[in-house]
Amino acid sequence: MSQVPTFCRVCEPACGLLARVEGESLVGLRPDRDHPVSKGYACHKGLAGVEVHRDPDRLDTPERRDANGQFARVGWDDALAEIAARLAALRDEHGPEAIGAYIGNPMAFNTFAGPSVGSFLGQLGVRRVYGSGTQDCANKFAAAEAVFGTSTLHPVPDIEHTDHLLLIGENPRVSHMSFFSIADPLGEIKRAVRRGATVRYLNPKRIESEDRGTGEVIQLRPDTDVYVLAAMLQTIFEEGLEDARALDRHGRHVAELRAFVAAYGPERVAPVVGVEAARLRELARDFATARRAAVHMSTGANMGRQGTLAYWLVQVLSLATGNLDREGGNLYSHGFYPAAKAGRTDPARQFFDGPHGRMRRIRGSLPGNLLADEILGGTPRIRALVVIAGNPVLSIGGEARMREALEGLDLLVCLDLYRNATGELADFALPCTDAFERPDVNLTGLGMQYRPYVQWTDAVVPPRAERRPEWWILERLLQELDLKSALDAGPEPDLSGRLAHMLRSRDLSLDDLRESERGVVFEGLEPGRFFEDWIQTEDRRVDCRPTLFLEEGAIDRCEAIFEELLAEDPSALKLITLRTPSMHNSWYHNVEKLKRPGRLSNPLHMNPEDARSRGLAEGDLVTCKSAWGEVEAELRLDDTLRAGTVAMTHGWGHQRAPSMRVAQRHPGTNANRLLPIGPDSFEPLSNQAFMTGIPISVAHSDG
Ligand SMILES: Nc1nc2c(c(=O)[nH]1)N[C@H]1C(S)=C(S)[C@@H](COP(=O)(O)OP(=O)(O)OC[C@H]3O[C@@H](n4cnc5c(=O)[nH]c(N)nc54)[C@H](O)[C@@H]3O)O[C@H]1N2
Ligand SMILES: Nc1nc2c(c(=O)[nH]1)N[C@H]1C(S)=C(S)[C@@H](COP(=O)(O)OP(=O)(O)OC[C@H]3O[C@@H](n4cnc5c(=O)[nH]c(N)nc54)[C@H](O)[C@@H]3O)O[C@H]1N2
Ligand code: SF4
Ligand SMILES: [Mo]
Repeated sequence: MSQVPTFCRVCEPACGLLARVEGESLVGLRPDRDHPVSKGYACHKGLAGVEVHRDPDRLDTPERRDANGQFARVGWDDALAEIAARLAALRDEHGPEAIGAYIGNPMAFNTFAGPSVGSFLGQLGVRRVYGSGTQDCANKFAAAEAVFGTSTLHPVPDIEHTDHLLLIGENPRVSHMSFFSIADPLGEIKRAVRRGATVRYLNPKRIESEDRGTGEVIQLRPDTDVYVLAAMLQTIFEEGLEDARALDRHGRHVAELRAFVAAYGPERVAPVVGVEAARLRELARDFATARRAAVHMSTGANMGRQGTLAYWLVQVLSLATGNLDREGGNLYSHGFYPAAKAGRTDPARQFFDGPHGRMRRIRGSLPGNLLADEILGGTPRIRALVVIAGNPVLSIGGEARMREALEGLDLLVCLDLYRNATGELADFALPCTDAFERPDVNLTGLGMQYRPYVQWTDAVVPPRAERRPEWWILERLLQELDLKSALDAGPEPDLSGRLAHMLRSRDLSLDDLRESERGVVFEGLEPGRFFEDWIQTEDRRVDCRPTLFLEEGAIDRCEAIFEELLAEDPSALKLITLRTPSMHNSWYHNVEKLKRPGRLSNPLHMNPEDARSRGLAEGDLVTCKSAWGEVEAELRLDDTLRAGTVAMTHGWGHQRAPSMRVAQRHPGTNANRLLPIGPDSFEPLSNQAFMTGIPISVAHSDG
C-alpha cells in the first residue's frame, strides 16, 4: 500500500489530500498534514471523493440511448464516429450556430481539459457557449472589467492582518469561500476574532452567532445589497470619513460616484434593506475608521438582480476607505503568474445586437437562462448541445422548460461522471475520469489564493473501466471531424505547453513542479503593485462610476428596482439560496455516506413567525408558488432566517435520474423550478441569473 500526495478538485481551496492506494485501487483519502498550505485541513465532502471514485453507479462505458429511451453500452469508436457524423451533418446543413455547448462548474478544476474544450469549440465554430459561470460569478467578471479594466483582478481580504472584515452573501463554514482560495476559512476567521478583529456578515440568514467567536450577522432583506453598500458609501462621504488622498490618486469618476450614492442615504434605504438607518451608519463608520478593513462578497449577492453593481461598490468601498492595496485591507494575490493581465478587455466591445436585444458575452459565455429559449426557438435554433461536467436540468432555473428544450434537440451529448438528470435526456452519455484518475494542476485559484502555491498531481490510479479524460474525448472527436487534433501527434500528446509557459514567468519548469511533491509556495500577499502593475485600465485608475453602467441603463434600473422594492408588500416571502455542508451542487447526491438522517431531502426553511401567520407547522407539506413554477416541500422551521425570507437547497430533484440510485431514493425537490428563466431573468450587464430574492407564496398543500 502507498500514500500518494494529491489535492482535492471539488472547490477552490484545493486542499491537500493523501490518497491510499493498493495496487491500482484508490482505497481511501485523508487530509494531508504535510501540505504546506492546507496543513491537514480537508472537509468531509473532499474526503468522500473516494466514494465518488468507487461508486458502482458511475458511468463506466459510453452509452447510447435508443428510440425507446433505453441506454445501452456502445464502444468508444462507434460512439465518437456517430457523434462526429451527426455534428458534421448539422453544421453542414444549418451552420455552426446550430451547435451549442454548456460547460459546468467542475471544469474549472480540470486544468488539462481546458485547451481541448477551446480547440473543439473553436474549430467547430461553436459560439453559442453557456456555462455555470452565469449562475455564480459572471457579475464579478463584468464588474472587475468595468472598474479595474480586467475580468481577472479580484483583490482578496488580508484576513491575517485585518482589524475589520465584512463578508457579504457568503457562508464560509459551509462553502469554503469562492473567489478567495483559502483552506479552513472559518479557522482563519476565528483566529482573526481572537486577535481582536471585528468580523461582520451581511446575510438574510444568521449563519454565525457571536458567541461562537466567528462574528456578527446583519440580516438584510435579500436582493438589496447594492443599497446597503451605497448607504455605507453615502455615510462615509457625508461624514468626511473617506480617504480623499486614495480617491484622488487612484480614482476616476469620483464625483459621479458621490452623485450616485447621494440618492441612497441610510434613512432612505432602511425600509428597503430592512436594516435601521443608525445600524447602516454604524456599519459604514466602523468600516471606515478601522485601522485596516477588508471586504469580500460572494454568491448571495452575486445572484441578486444587481450583482455587478454590488461588486462595483465593494471595490469602491475598499478604495474610498484607503484599504485597497493596503496590508490588512484587500490585496491582489499574484501567485506564480500575472493572471490579472490575462482578463484585460474593453467591455464596450463585447456587446452585440442579438435575438434578445442588446446582448454580450462574459468571458465567452451567453446567459445560461437563455439556453432553453435558444434551443426551442433561437434564430437559428440550437439543434445539438454538448454538455461537459454540467447538469443544467437541475442547476438552471425552470426545469420544465429546460427539459422540453433538451428533449427537442437533434443531438445531446453529455460528458460526465454520472448519467445525471441531464444525462438521462442525452443521446450519448460519455464516461469521464474523475480527479484521481487524471494529472492536474491547481490553477483555479490563481490570482485569488491567500497563500499562493502551485501543485502538480499525477493520476493517483489508472482510470477504471472505460472512463476517459475530457481532453481525449474532444480530441478524438476532432479527429473524427477531420479537424486538427492533439492526438495527431500520437496517443500521448503533451498538453502542458501553456502551463510550462506560465511557469517560466517564475523561472520554474514542469520538471521542477513535478519533483516538488507538494507544490511550490510563493511569497504571501504584498501591497505596493496594485496601481502600477495589476490594474489594467488605461489610466491605471479605478473607475469609481463606470460610464458603461450609465449607458447600459443599470443606474436607472437600480432606482427602478428600489422603487419596486419600496412598494412591495413587506410580508411577501422571498426565496434565497441555502448550501449545506455535506452536499455539493447536484453531484454528490449519489454518495450514500452523506445521506444521513435529517439530510435525506431539502425542506423549505421558514422563520417560525412567518409559519405561524400562515398557520403552518414543522413538517407540514407545503406548496410553494412563484410566477415561474411550483414545488411541494416539507416545512422546516428555522429561526436563523430573517422573517420574510425562505430558503431551500438547490441541486436536489433526482426523481428522473434512475441510474443514480442513491440520489433517486432520496430525490428531494428541485428548488430551481421556482426560479425565473428566459429573457429578463438575468442581469443584462453580466448575464448573471437571478437566483436569490425570488418572490414566492407558501401554503398548506391540502389547503
Ligand atoms: N437555486 C440555486 N441554483 C444554483 C445555485 C444556487 O445557489 N441556488 N448555485 C449555482 C452554482 S454556484 C453553480 S456553480 C451551478 C452548478 O451548475 P452545474 O455545473 O451545471 O451543475 P453541478 O450540479 O455542479 O453538476 C456538475 C456535474 O459535473 C459532473 N462532474 C464532476 N466532476 C467531473 C469531472 O471531473 N469531469 C466531468 N466530465 N464531470 C464531472 C458531476 O457528476 C455533475 O453531474 O449551479 C447553480 N445553481
Ligand atoms: N458544501 C458546499 N460547498 C460548496 C458548494 C456546495 O454546493 N456545497 N458549492 C460550491 C460553489 S459552486 C460555490 S459558487 C461556492 C459558493 O460559496 P458561497 O458564496 O459562500 O455560497 P453559500 O454558502 O450559498 O452562501 C451564500 C450566502 O448568501 C446568503 N444570501 C442569499 N441571498 C442573499 C442576498 O440577497 N444578499 C446577501 N448579502 N446574502 C444572501 C445566503 O443566506 C448564504 O448564506 O460554494 C462552493 N462550495
Ligand atoms: S474544502 Fe473544498 S477543496 Fe477542501 S476538501 Fe473540502 S471540497 Fe475539497
Ligand atoms: Mo458555483
